[in-house]
Amino acid sequence: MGYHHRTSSRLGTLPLAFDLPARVGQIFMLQFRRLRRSGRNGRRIKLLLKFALPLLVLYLIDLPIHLYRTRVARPHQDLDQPFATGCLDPSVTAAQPRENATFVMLARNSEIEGAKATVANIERQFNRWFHYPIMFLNDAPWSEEFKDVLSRAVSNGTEVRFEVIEKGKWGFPEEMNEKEKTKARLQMKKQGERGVGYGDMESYHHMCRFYSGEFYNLEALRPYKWYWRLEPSVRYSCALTYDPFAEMARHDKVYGWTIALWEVGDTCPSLFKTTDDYRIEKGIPRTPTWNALLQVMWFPAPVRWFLGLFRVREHDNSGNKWNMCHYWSNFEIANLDFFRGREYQDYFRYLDSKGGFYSERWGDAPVHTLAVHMLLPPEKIHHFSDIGYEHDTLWQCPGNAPMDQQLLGNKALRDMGRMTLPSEGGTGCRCKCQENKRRRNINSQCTSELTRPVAFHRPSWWERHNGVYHYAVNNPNNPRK
Ligand SMILES: Nc1nc2c(ncn2[C@@H]2O[C@H](COP(=O)(O)OP(=O)(O)O)[C@@H](O)[C@H]2O)c(=O)[nH]1
Ligand SMILES: [Mg+2]
Repeated sequence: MGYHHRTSSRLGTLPLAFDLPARVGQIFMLQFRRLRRSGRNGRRIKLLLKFALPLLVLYLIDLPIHLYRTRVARPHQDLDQPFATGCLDPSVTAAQPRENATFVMLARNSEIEGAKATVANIERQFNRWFHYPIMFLNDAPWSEEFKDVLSRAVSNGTEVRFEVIEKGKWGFPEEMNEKEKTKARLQMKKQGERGVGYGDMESYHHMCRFYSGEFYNLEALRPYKWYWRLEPSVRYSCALTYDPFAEMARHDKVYGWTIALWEVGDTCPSLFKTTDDYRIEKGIPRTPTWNALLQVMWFPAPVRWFLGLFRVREHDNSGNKWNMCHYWSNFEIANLDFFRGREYQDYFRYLDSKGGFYSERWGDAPVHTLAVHMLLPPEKIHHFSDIGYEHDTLWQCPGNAPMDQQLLGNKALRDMGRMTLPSEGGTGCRCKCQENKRRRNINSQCTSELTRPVAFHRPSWWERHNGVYHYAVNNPNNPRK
């Protein structure tokens, strides 16, 4: 009875969705009749013509220009593809020349078990063939137990290094005085009270700042050109039978990623605007890669200027919003020269000077993403869509390539164990996906958003509506989704 009571009107009993437009129409007609009866309609229509129409015309001129300036031009062909499909013979690929590269894992002494699990997993899936060195980083001295256990977790022939982060590279910036540090601690406490994830954990803020900039200046990394970032308790769910560093170099790539997802806005409300300020100050042009970060606003220009001028959170100077998409940096394969180079370091110092690593909780993931999209052309960014990767509850698990590409009799791959059944269009090598995990990058909108600059094949509006993304990783059960 209550339902009928709420949704009925003088127009009859209609569901709410039909009722509302009918009511608005009714009110509009009533007002229009009143206006005609009052005899003042002539004056009002003149006023309307004088002000509203020119504004409408201006808006209709401004809008296409605005949309043109913020468009993500479609390339003539797909500019980024998986480096391989299915399995290659590791005894052949590992015999090729190597790159100057290392694994890096920041960890605490207390994370022995998680670190051991990651190392055992990456050794099994990749490094027992390629033997790239593994470097552990810590802000505190390593315990003998950690060193002992982790040295034994690697396969024969893999070098392990235990490094302590040198002075000045971890913690508050050196130029910060005690008063500023007290203020920063108060701001972090407030973030905790507001429920910002890790907001009141000072060490987490230090970690984000470290990975955002100082990491790249470590003495221990100086000899290397490439790094692959690892974390305790992550899992690689496919075999990787080629050398990703060599392929990155061969294809002239700079930044490689697996999972793209939405950032939680409360952690970094002013990061996008600050980055856009920097971009404008340095005269860095808008590019398709930069525009791929935008959720374009259709408001009239004055409203957009207002949003930019008053630093409305997550908006840039022209009033567009950041779509919040970023690469999850706990997996990264990237070129160190880019990140320790002048352009990136200059951007990091600019961010550092604004204090947002502490007054907010700027993460290294969005910082890397914004920098990569501001400074690099699209073809330098690589989506490792063929790598199976799990971190906490989020994961990417590619569909397996057809059986004849799985090299079932291969000696080096013989002990890989069970695998998920191949799927149409699959790229993975011997992937074993866990069905109980939440899926990301499968139907992922962020993957689709951030890969627009390299994607010739893009999902139509209708496909997106139905959750079909061409540039998504294949789900083992449903290749199109
Ligand atoms: N040495 C050290 N490592 C840290 C500290 N805080 C975080 N880490 C490392 O930084 C990485 C990210 O931290 P984690 O707690 O996994 O953050 P999440 O993945 O964002 O939930 C992991 O490799 C941690 O081991 C710290 O205070 N000291
Ligand atoms: Mg983690």
